[in-house]
Amino acid sequence: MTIIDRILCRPCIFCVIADGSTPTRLIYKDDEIAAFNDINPAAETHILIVPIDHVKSVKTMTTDHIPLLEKMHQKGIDLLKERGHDPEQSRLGFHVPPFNTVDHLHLHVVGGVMKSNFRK
Ligand code: DGP
Repeated sequence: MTIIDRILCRPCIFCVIADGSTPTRLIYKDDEIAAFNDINPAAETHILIVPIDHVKSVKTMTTDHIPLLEKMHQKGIDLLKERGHDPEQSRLGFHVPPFNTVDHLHLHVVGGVMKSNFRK
């Protein structure tokens, strides 16, 4: 959550999406994680995987989060394979603060043709 969200008591957008309370279609959800398409895809496949519980960023994680991270990573690989992408040729990663825009941990899962190469 940004400081503006906090001042205005606006909920974290990824908490709300993961809750299933928005029109954003959830590609996957269980008790711990949810996955949905990025609103501004960088490539043919651009999925975000988030923890259901609010974790602010990679900077606030502890060793207790390692199983969660492994699960998010494995789900990313599974979703890439389901879409016919080679995980070795794809990108799975986090933007580290201050180089992120949403303060709810999210794994970018990016595969296939990059947007810059999309045909018009
Ligand atoms: P970053 O914080 O820079 O790691 O990227 C945040 C990503 O989240 C960015 O690629 C756009 C995406 N995003 C932001 N708001 C929404 C939203 O409301 N819905 C969806 N589906 N994606 C969003």
